[in-house]
Amino acid sequence: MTDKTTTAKAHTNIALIKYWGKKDKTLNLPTTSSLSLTLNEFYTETMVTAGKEDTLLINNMMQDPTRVHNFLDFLREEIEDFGPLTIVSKNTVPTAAGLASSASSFAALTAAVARHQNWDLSLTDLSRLARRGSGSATRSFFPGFAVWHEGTDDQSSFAEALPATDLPIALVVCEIAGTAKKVSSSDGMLRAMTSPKYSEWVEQSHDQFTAMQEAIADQDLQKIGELAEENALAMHELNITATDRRFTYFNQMTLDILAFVKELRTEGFLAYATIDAGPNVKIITSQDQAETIKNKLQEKFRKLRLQIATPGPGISFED
Ligand code: 2P0
Repeated sequence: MTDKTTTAKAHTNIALIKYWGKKDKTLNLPTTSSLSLTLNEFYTETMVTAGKEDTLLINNMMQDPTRVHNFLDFLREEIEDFGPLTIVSKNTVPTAAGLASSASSFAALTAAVARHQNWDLSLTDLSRLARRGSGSATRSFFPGFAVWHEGTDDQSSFAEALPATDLPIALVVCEIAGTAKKVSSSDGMLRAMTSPKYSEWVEQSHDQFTAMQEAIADQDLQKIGELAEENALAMHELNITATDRRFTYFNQMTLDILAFVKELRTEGFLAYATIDAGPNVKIITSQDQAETIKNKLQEKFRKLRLQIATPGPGISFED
C-alpha cells in the first residue's frame, strides 16, 4: 500500500441532443448518439488513495459506495486488479436535481483511477470505460461541444470533442428549490422506451444530431437553440406517453419558466429551453444576453436560484 494520492477534475455537461434509452444495458450502449456542452461552472474533483475498503466521501459526507464499488470492480476485471480505494470528491454540481452530477463524477473517477494505477489509456479509452459507470460521463472528458457516438459494441461507443469554436453560447441554469429527483435516469429511460412514439423519436434524434453539428459548425446559435429545445421537449413527451408507468419530471415551475422562455423570444431575445432528468430548466442564450435574461427571470420568479454557465474545459489532473 502506498500513500500516493491522485486527483482528477471533470466538468459536467448538458446534452443539447439527449441520450434517453439504452440498446444494451450491460454495455450501456445508447439508442442514439448525443451531443453536449461541457460547462465551466460545475465540476467534480476526485481524489483517490489506497484504503482498507472502497469508500466514498462527497463534499465531506460519507455516501453509499455500492454504485462506485461496482464500477471499480468492473475496472479491476476489465483492465487490471487493484486494491481498495478511498475516494474523496468535491462536487459543485447540484446533485440529484436534474443537473448531471453523475457525468462529472464518473469521468473524474475513471481518470483518477487510471492515473493512480499508471494505466496508459487515451481519452477515447477513458470515455469508453466511464460509459459503464454512467452514459453521460463519456462526454465529460472533453472541452466545449462533445459528441457521444452510440456505436454498435463496446469499442465503438465513446465520446470525442467537436472542433474547438469560440461560439459565445451561455446557459442560464434555473435551479428550482427542494426538488430531489424521483425517477432515476436509468429507470426513466426504461419507461420512456415503452412509449409508442419511441422509434419515431430515435429517427428524429438521428436527424437532429446531424443538424446540430452543422449548426455548431455554422456558429448559428439560434438554430442550436431551436434544435436543442425541440429535442428536449420530444424526450419529455416520451415520459408522459410511456405505456409502462408514465411520468414527468416537470412541475408547475418548469411549465411557468417554459412559457416565460417563449415570451422572451417574442420580445426578441435569443432564448431556448433544455431540460434533463429533473424539473430544472436551462436556458440557452448568447453570452451578451445571459445577464439580462437572468435578471428578468429573477424579477419574475423570486425564489429561483440562477446561475450563468459558459463552455468549460476537458479533464485535468493535479499533481
Ligand atoms: C443526457 N441524461 O444526455 C441525458 C438527458 C439526462 C437527460 O444522461 O443510466 O446518469 O447512468 O447511463 O448518464 C442522465 O443519465 O444515465 C443523462 P446512466 P445518466 O445527458
